[in-house]
Amino acid sequence: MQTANTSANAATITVNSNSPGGTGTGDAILGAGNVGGTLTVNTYGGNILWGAFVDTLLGNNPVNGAAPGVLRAQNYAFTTTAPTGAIGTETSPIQTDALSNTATATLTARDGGIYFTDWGASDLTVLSATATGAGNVQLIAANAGGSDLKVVNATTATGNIFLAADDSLLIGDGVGGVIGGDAFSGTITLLGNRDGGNEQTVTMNAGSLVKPATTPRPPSQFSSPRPTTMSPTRHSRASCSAISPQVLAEK
Ligand SMILES: [Ca+2]
Ligand SMILES: [Ca+2]
Ligand SMILES: [Ca+2]
Repeated sequence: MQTANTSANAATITVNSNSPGGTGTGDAILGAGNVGGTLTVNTYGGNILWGAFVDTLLGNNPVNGAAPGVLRAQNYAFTTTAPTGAIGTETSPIQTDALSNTATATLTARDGGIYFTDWGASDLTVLSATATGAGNVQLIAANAGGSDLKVVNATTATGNIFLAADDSLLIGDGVGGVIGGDAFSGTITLLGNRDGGNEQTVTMNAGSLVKPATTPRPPSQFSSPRPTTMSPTRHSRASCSAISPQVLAEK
């Protein structure tokens, strides 16, 4: 798949239908390509999967390897509404390489979760990644020079959220953004600077909130019941008790 079209309608893949009687369950199987604008994939009753085997233990390793093939685009808008719908899988995440530092992804799946790995130096902003049930949300900026990841909103229900960047990991867009949330009960892992060089960090932008679970908070830690009024520092501190120990070590 290749098009130099840079519009919001540059490429659209639709599988199945949500029209009355549209009960198809076919999957969209993605592979390498280059879309100058927005790539929209909607599979309704099916999954959105990566078509090639991904061996993360050998060459195709987000931490220090390289992807043999990537799906390039300026923006990604992927949606499945199947009850078990997935975007990528744990063993075969979607493999992208966003075209520019203004690239965005909007990812909506169901209980199958979201597994999305972006390669290359351009920084991807995930505007939202939403799963349901036990579906996990795994977003990774993989091995490259200056490979940052910004995640504005990411949530699921009982699944876990794993956000990792080879270099800088940024949370929120400076106005808002929530990782986890009120209805979320899984764990959150945030990892920055996985390549171990140049001291990039995990940064919570102004207005962002990392809310890992529904555990009661001691009233003394909060001057206001509204999370949006808390400082980023308090957000981080409040979140630490439920974030995995690995996160604390990274910070
Ligand atoms: Ca990238
Ligand atoms: Ca790097
Ligand atoms: Ca680094």
